[in-house]
Amino acid sequence: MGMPEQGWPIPRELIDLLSALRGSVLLLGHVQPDGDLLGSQIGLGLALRNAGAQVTLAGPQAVPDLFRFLPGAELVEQWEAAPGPFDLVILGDCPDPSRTHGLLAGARGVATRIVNIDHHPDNKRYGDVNWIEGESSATGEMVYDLIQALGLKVTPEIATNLFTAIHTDTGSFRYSNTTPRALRIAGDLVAQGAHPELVAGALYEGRKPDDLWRLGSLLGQVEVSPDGLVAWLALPHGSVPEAFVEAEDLVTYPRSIASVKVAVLLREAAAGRVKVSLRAKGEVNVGKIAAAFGGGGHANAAGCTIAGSLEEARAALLRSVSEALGKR
Ligand SMILES: [Mn+2]
Repeated sequence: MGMPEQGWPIPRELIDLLSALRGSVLLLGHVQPDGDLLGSQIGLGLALRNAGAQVTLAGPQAVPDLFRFLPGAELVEQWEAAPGPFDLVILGDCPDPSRTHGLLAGARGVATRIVNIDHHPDNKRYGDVNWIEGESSATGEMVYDLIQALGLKVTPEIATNLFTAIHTDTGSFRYSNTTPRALRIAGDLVAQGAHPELVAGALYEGRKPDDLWRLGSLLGQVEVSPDGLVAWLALPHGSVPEAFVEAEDLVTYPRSIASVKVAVLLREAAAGRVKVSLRAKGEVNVGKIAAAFGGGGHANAAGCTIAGSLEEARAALLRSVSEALGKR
């Protein structure tokens, strides 16, 4: 393995397509947008817009409060349906087009070209041009390479977006995808105007007193398996506000226990539908576990949705996790 310092080869077709932009360009997001999705979408959107392209940014959900600090976040439109076809649609950090909730289909005309830029190894390669690098720390890292290759300027606004993308997907530069290259690019982005303290402050120090007390009571509900290898938090429907869940990376707390190899957050999104986030520390591939439940993701970070009660989902999921642990 190991990767060349100059980065992964960018498909020639992608460079050609983006260096001679004509017509309308849509940068499209998906449901539950995170820091990497938004940072990549807005960062690339601003770069192409500065280069004179006719750019629209949109997604099926509003930008979560947590990410409104991103410069250019106000440009991201929330759509229930696409207004019509675009000449070019670019998706970043989106492994599965169903996550656009129909927006990709609505924005696609007979002549539309679809660009798919992602670092999820299970990406469905639904684009006309697919650039997938499963070993990139974040899609934001790839977008940085792309902007450089196109000879476009990285403004402080773009730098802040891409820095946030890499910062969030590496767990604030703590996870195993914190490569020398991710850190080097983050350093370049700081040199180009990103402020780590402002990003960290916006992400982690924006709580209201109530949020901290709520977090305290939830931490008291974390459960740990008798062998100490698995820890989870199960949230019944309506027990925690959506904005709180978006702002707090709750699965990191069970993950922070030393003996824990797999951490799980189960959240009953509606009666009979449980959203699951899985985190691992390199010994179990939680991407495979999530895939078995119709979801997906990376080896150390994945997610899925399970039909059933919270208790049924918990039992089924923990059974799969303990089977995977038993096969180590
Ligand atoms: Mn990502």
